[in-house]
Amino acid sequence: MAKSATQSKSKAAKKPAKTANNSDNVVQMTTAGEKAAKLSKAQLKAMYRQMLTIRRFEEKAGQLYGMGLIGGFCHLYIGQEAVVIGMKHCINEDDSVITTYRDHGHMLACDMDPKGIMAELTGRIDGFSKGKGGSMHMFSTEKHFYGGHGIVGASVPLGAGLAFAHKYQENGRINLCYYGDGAANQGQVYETYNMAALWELPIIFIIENNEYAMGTSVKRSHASHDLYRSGEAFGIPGMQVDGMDVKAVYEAGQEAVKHVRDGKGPILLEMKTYRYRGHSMSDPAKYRSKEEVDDYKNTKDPINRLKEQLIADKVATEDEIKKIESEVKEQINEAAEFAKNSPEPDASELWTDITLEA
Ligand SMILES: Cc1ncc(C[n+]2csc(CCOP(=O)(O)OP(=O)(O)O)c2C)c(N)n1
Ligand SMILES: [Mg+2]
Repeated sequence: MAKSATQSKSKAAKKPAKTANNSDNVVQMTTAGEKAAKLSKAQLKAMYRQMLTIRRFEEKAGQLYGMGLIGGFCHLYIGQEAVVIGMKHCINEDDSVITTYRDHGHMLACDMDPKGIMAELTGRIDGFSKGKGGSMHMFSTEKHFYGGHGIVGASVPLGAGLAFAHKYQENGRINLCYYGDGAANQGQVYETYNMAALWELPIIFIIENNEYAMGTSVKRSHASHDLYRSGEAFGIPGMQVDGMDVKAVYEAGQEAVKHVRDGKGPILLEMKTYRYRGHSMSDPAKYRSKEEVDDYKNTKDPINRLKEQLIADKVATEDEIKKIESEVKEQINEAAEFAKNSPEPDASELWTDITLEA
């Protein structure tokens, strides 16, 4: 049986291991991300800027929530930034992306304007859903982002639908379908694996395993902790990836995208990641220790890790890093100001963008 990513750190990716159903396509990843050396300096700096943009955006959203300017549910992505940014650099602009309610980072990774996202959070007319969807329900067909779904697991069959459309229309696009560890055991997920494998759909299933579903740890809720193997019964290959290392994500993403674009059908990536904040803004997070959270923050933080590498490898100077940081801060402050000043939707908007049945 394959070892977990944390047990073996010597190689970037291992050769496929034989599995019980004799499909020899299950591989595992380690933390190294060695092949990612082919990333250009410009790409590495862009990754740093983009991860930092998500971090600062989320911190600002947390502040505005605390000030009462954001209502309803709000799930922050702080800690998980390397996942969406590593994958962003593997796909084309017109590939589709779909995810859960923890979606701000995915939208920023799809190049959706932070102003429009923040204005949606504050419930204003300039938001991506005209202030009527809030944090969990935003879309941009222009940017090929299909939500933002509050129902756990819903992104999985919907993602397969998008992939089916790509295949049917023969447009060469693929779908990135994100969901959490808490969704990964649902019946609809396995039904989707079956159909996606049967029809060889161009879809990458991405489980963001941040160790908890609300307050329930993977160890308490999953019979097998190797979530990357959950597609095996359907012949779907899987890789386990250090989701706190943007280069490792990029490397695995490149391999997965190639697999799917080559017409070999779906593939599954389990991103081992961690969220620093509570499940949502109202979660006191009593189910885990401060030491556990601090260990991730202090030793595995994806943004600090990349920053240290950029400086050590002379990809960027301290001054360049500082410049990126102040530009990002300014951009997020502007988004927050925009979101505070955008008007609330007119009452007549109550009757638009909805389906009414007689
Ligand atoms: C069908 C359904 N059941 C329950 C919920 C309540 N709920 C919201 S988030 C969540 C946990 C999901 O955890 P996970 O999939 O690991 O995603 P994460 O929040 O960690 O990103 C639950 C049970 C829901 N929204 N939808
Ligand atoms: Mg989770």
